[in-house]
Amino acid sequence: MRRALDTAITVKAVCPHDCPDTCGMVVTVDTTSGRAIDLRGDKEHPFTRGFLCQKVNNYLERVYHPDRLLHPLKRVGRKGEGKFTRISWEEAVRTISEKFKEISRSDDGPQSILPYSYAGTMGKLMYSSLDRRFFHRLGASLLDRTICATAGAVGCDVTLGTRAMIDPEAAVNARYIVNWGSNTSVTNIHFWKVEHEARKLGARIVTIDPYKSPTAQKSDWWIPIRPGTDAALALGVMHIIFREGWQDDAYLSNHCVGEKELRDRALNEYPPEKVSHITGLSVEEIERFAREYARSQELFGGPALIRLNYGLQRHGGGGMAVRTIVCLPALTGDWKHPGAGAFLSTSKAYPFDDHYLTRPDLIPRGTRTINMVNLAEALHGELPGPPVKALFVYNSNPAAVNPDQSRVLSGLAREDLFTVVHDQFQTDTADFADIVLPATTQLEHFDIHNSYGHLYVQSNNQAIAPLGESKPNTEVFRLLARAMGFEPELFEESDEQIAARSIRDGAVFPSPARREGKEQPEALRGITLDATKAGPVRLNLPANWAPFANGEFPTLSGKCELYSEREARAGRDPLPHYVPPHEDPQTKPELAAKYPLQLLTPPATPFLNSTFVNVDTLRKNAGERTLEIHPTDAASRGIADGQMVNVFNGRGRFRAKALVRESVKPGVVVSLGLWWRKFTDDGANCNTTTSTATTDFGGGATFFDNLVEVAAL
Ligand SMILES: Nc1nc2c(c(=O)[nH]1)N[C@H]1C(S)=C(S)[C@@H](COP(=O)(O)OP(=O)(O)OC[C@H]3O[C@@H](n4cnc5c(=O)[nH]c(N)nc54)[C@H](O)[C@@H]3O)O[C@H]1N2
Ligand SMILES: Nc1nc2c(c(=O)[nH]1)N[C@H]1C(S)=C(S)[C@@H](COP(=O)(O)OP(=O)(O)OC[C@H]3O[C@@H](n4cnc5c(=O)[nH]c(N)nc54)[C@H](O)[C@@H]3O)O[C@H]1N2
Ligand code: SF4
Ligand SMILES: [Mo]
Repeated sequence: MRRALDTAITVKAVCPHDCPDTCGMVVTVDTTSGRAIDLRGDKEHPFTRGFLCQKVNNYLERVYHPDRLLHPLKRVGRKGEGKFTRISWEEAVRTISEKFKEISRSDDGPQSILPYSYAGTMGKLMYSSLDRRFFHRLGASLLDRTICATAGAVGCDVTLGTRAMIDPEAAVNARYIVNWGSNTSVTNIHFWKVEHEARKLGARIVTIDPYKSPTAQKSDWWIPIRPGTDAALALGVMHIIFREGWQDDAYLSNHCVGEKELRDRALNEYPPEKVSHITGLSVEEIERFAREYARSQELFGGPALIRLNYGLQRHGGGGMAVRTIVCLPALTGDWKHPGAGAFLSTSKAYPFDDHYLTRPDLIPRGTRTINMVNLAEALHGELPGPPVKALFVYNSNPAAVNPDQSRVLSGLAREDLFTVVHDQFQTDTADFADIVLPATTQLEHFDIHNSYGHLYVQSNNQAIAPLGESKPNTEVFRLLARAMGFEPELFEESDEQIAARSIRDGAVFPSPARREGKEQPEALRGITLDATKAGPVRLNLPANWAPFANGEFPTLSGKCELYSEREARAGRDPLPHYVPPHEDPQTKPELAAKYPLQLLTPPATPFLNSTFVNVDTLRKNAGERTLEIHPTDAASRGIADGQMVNVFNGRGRFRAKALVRESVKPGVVVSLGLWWRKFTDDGANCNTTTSTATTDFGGGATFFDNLVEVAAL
C-alpha cells in the first residue's frame, strides 16, 4: 500500500466527452507499472469542483476494458459479419492510402471519399485539426456536422448573431430558472448544481418538457408541453408580456430592432387560447408561466434565466423555436444581469484559431458538402455528385446514432464500399469496416479543450502510454499524409505545438467594436499552454461577465434582431413564428391515423450517446430498453406494465419493455438510450424508427419528430 503511494504520480486531465461540463480530472498513475490506478474530479476546478458523473467515475473500466482495440485489423468475413484478422500499421496505412489514391485518380475523383466524424472526443486536436487538414488537402467530400447542435446554433445566430451565452458561474444570481428542453440534472450536472445553489437563495426552478425527466421531477414546476411546439409557447408569452406592458422598453429601444413588428405578430397571431391548442397546455398554465417569467424580479427577487438545450431542437421547427425563445430576454431585459438571459452554449466565447487548426483554405473550389444526417441517402447514391466509394469513420458510431438505422446499415453493408473505422472499440459501425484502426483514449494522448458549458481553457496531459498499438487521431492523419505524399509543413508540427499556436493566434471575440477597428479584450490574451497544463485557466473575461448587458450583439445591425433583415432578404419570414413538426398529429392527421404516438428518444443517464454501452457496470445501471407510455394509451392497446412491446412505423421497429407511467401525457412515448445492436435481442435500436428529415435552420437532425405505433408482443 505505502509502496504504491510512494511510486504514484498525479496528472491533470480533462473529460473529453460531448458534454457541456468539460470536467477537470486528476489521474493517479503508478509509475512502476505505468498503470492508471485512480481517476477522480479535480477539486481545484472552479466550475466542475471535484465531482464527475457516474459514466466517467467508471472511466478506468473503459480504458482497461478487455475489448479495447489494440491492433489494426482487416476484414476477412462478409461485410458486416464482424470477422477480422490482425495486420500491421504499415499494411493498414498502405492499404488505405493506395485505395484513396486509386479513387482520387478515377473519374469520380476524391469527392467519392467521405470522412465521417462527430464528437467522440471534444479535444480541439482530436475533434478537428490534422484530420480536417488531411481531408481538405485530399479534396474529399465535406461533411456538414449537423447531428446535434446546428438548428439551435443558426436559430441563435439569426436573433443574437452568436450563441445564447452567459457566465455560467453567475447563474447563481438568477431567481427564476427555466430548463427549456433541457434535462439539466442529467446532461449538465455541474450547471444543475449552480441551479440548486440559486434555489437555496430563493430561486424557482421550472422545466418545460413533454417528458417528466429527472430534471422535471426535481423542479418546482413541470410544464408538459406538446413536442415541437415551443415557439408557439414563447410567442404566447410575448403576447402576454406586450398585452400587460411588462416589457423593458429601455432595453428594447436601445438594443433591439423590430419591436413593433414582433409586438404586432405576437398580439395578433398568438393569443393564449390558440397557443393552448397548439401546445396542449392550459391557458392558466401559459398565463402563469408568462407572469412568473416576466415578473421574476418582483415575485422572486431576481432576474430570469432560460437554460435552453438540445431537446427542443430535434424537431422540424427546432431552429425557429430557438430563434424565438432567445428573443425573450430582450423583452424582459434579463440580459442586463449577470447569469440571466438565455444560455445555450459558451463555445463561441473561446477564440481558438480554428482556421489554423483545420485549414479550410485547402478545400478545392466547388467541393460538395454532405449533411451527416443524410448518411443513409449518401451511402445509397441518392445525393447529387459522385457516389460514395470510401468512408472514413472516427469519433463517431453512425450505425447506432444516425437516423434511419436500417438504411444506414444496408448502406454500410455495400460490398463495393471501402470503410475505415478508427475507434477504441469494435462498435456496431466497426463491424462493417474493411480496416479497423485502434484509437487511444484520453488518458493516452495530449489535448487542449474549450467547453460549451463554462469559461475555462484546459489541457489534458497524457497520463499513460498508449495501450497496445493504439494511436491518437492526429498521429493517424500524420501517417496517412506521409503515405499520400502531402506537404510535411501541414502535418509535421507536434500536437503540443499545434495546441500552443491555436491559442496564441486566436481571433478576437466578434463584436461591433471589432468591426470599428477598436481593440477588444482578447479572451485568450496572455494564456499560455504551460498555464493550461498546470490547471484550468479562465478566459480573460470579467467576473460576472454579462455579454449582452449593453447590447453589442454581433449581428449585422449590432442589435438583437427581433426582426431579421437577413431572413427577409433570403425570402423567409423575418419574424419569429411557429413551425409545426414534420410529423405532427395536428398537421398530419393521415400519418397520425397510422402512427398516432410522438416518440422521444433522449439519452440514458449511464450512457453518453452510444458511448459506454459496452461498459458492463453502466449497461447494468441502464437496465433494459424501456418505453414509457401513459396509462390511457397503454389501456387502449391492451398493454400492461412490464410487458414487452414493439415500437414501429414505416421506417422500422424495435423492442422495449413497457413502463406504464404518467411521466408522459397521452400521445407521447419515451424510450431512453442509444443501445448497440449487439447488446439487444432484436439487432435494432430506437434509430430504426427515426427520420432523416432535417430542421428548418442548420440542416439539423429531427430525432424527436417521430410518429410511431406501439403494440404488445
Ligand atoms: N448522461 C448523459 N449526458 C449527456 C449526454 C448523454 O448521452 N448522456 N449527451 C450529451 C449531448 S451530445 C448532448 S447534445 C446533451 C443534450 O442535452 P439535453 O438537451 O439536456 O438532452 P436531451 O435529453 O436530448 O433533451 C432534453 C429534454 O428535452 C425534451 N424534449 C424533447 N422534445 C422536446 C420539445 O419539443 N420541447 C421541449 N421543451 N422539450 C423537449 C426531452 O424529453 C428531454 O428530457 O447532453 C449531453 N450530456
Ligand atoms: N435517437 C437519438 N439519436 C441520437 C441522439 C438522441 O438523443 N436520440 N443524440 C444525438 C446527439 S446529441 C449526438 S451528439 C450524436 C452523437 O453521435 P456520436 O458523436 O457518434 O457519439 P457516440 O455514440 O458517443 O460515438 C462516439 C464514438 O467515438 C469514439 N471515440 C472516442 N474518442 C475517440 C478518439 O479519440 N478517437 C477516435 N477515433 N474515436 C474516438 C467512441 O469510442 C465512440 O464509439 O448522436 C445523436 N443521435
Ligand atoms: S461526461 Fe460530462 S459530467 Fe461526466 S465527467 Fe465528462 S464532462 Fe463531466
Ligand atoms: Mo449532442
